[in-house]
Amino acid sequence: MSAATALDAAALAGLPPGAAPTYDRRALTPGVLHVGLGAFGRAHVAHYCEDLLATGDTDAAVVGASLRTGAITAALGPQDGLYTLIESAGGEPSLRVIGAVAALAHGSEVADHVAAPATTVVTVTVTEKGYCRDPRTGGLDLDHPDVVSDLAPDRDPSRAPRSLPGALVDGLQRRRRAGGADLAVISCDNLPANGEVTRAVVTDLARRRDEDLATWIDEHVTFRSTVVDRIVPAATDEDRELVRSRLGVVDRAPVRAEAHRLWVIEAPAPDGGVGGMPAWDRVGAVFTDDLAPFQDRKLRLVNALHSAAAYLGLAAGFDTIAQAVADADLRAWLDRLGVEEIEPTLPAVGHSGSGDPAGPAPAPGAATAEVLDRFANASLRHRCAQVGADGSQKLGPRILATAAIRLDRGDPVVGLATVVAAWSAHVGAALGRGAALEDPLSGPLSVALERPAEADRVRALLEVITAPDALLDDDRFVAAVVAARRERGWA
Ligand code: CS2
Repeated sequence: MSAATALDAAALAGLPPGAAPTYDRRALTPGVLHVGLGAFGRAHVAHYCEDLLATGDTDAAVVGASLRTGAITAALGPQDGLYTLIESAGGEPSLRVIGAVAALAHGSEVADHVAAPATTVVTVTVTEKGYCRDPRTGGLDLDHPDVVSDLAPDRDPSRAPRSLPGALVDGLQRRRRAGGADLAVISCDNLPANGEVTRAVVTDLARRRDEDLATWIDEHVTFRSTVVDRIVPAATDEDRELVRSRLGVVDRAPVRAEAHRLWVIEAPAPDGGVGGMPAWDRVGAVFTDDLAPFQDRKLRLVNALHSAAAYLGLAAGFDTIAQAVADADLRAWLDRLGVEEIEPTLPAVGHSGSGDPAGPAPAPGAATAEVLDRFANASLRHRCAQVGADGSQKLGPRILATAAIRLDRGDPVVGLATVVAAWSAHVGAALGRGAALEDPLSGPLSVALERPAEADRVRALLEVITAPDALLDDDRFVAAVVAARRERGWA
């Protein structure tokens, strides 16, 4: 093959058949502002938008935004927003260049686009910690350095906001002043009631600036919760090499994802509530007035098993999730966790991939097996360390919520407690080595680990991650974590 050229608009014509967008990108006026251009946002929201654009619907073009001057906007700029989506179900991957990101924004430009009349929807993937939320109050974390900076009375208004709520509030303030139209803000992060979380932090920050603005936001901005599901690991050099060899272009920002994807968006009755949103339901997204069953299944089964595979995998010395679940003993253990401790606490819903909560209920164990089969996809190379990052933000909704339900019923929590024990071992090992722990609460976690007594240490770790009172007030959970740490040699 001749030397590869850089991927950009001019290179599209030379791509192999079927790999390039089929619509005219020059004719697009983006109506969707997507904040958080990490691999997940590019492989999920932008992919749904791409599919919609491919049907001839021009409503779904995206301004891809990162709050900071990120590496990703720097990489995508010279590529005219183009990047390759590598989909791999396990066999030969399929490659497709995504053209939906028609413009890029970073820093203070994010607020410009929130204010822009063309923007009708803001979608968000900034990870759990990006919301700057205080889990104790449900409002804004007023000690968060980015929030402190965005709320500083002497803040230079021309300087870019640092936090997600700060950027949204800056933009909404200007949208209001300009007499702008209503807006939908759609969170796509793995948090329960993510729309409510977004509403809480945004209105909290707005109120501290201007009470009238908070009232305007209440009346004119819809915050929708969603459930998203697609495994999208960080891209590797091999992914970049695959694009070069298959498409003949150099892509600095490809993404690799499994074939499975799910997007369920809260759209309450009576009007179906879909006003202002592109018709994503035409390309597989589901609008529903009852998100809860999807949310429980996603966070408390899919994500719970993911975190379990990550921490148990790390403890056993595995690098990737696929390697961890390829271990017969570990897979059997994860299977028992799903079947015995998690599934019995989930509301009865249809097959997790069908998007139909009224569909036939799967046989016990089927949902767990389906999830573990997805994890077994060795072409994904999803590192246990990546899934294990930010555990303080993830364990609550994924593991502790289910433990609280089980304790309330008087049911055993050995497996769930073992996941917490494995996480604590990971935290202890990373901090003990003097290595950086990828977690926004690494400071308080390291203080908690200094407690001399085992049970105090475990309790202190749980306090740092704001475990529900139901677990802290009940010695059974702490005792189960302590027992798992001892039994596994992690104490
Ligand atoms: C993972 C998720 O990194 C993580 O915490 O559990 O990103 C997971 O891959 C997705 O939620 C799957 O939909």
